[in-house]
Amino acid sequence: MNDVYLSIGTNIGERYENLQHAIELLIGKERVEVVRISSIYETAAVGYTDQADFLNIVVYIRTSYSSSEMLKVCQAVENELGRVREFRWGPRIIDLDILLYNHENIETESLLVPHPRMYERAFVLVPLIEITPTPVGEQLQRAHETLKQLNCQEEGIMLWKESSDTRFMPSLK
Ligand code: A4P
Ligand code: MG
Repeated sequence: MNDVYLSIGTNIGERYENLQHAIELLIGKERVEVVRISSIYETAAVGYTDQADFLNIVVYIRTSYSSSEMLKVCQAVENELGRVREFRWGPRIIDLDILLYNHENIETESLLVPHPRMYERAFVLVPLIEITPTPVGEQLQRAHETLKQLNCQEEGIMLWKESSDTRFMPSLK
């Protein structure tokens, strides 16, 4: 079994329903076990800033999929939600990125893991740290250290819905 952290973001349409839908689709995959879901954070757009605020979460899954298979699963979920790619970093119904895959460093044409921009992004680090209170391994430890240096208010990160509010997500297996 492989330990995988996914970052999920949305800033078009019914953002909350988009997150729920993506989680339901992941739960429906036979070879994926959704173990933990972070709280939902509302976050100011990074990169191309002239667009609506995002809702962001991080999800911890265990899966027997290889990393390249998992990328295809993420893309299938994006397609099922009707994602249209207009331009890089532009608005999106849903975006699923692989942050970490075990403790591996992966560099292929289609996949870079750890996600190359994860350590610069409070919208990734805040939910990631929330669900990994005891960081195991160099990558999670670096995430914890980096977050200490960021100011979440300046970065435009706000808690939108706590994960302890069990109504907000489908129940886990
Ligand atoms: N790819 C390479 N590595 C990975 C990985 N670890 N996980 C490739 C997923 N995909 C990976 O992605 C483009 C290509 O990246 C894929 O074909 C895949 O083979 P995409 O999803 O089609 O396009 P994108 O999301 O626009 O590009 P990218 O580079 O993933 O964007 P980012 O850097 O993830 O930025 N602001 C806030 N507040 N919240 C957000 O969620 N997201 C972005 C997207 C920008 N600003 C944001 C947010
Ligand atoms: Mg992406």
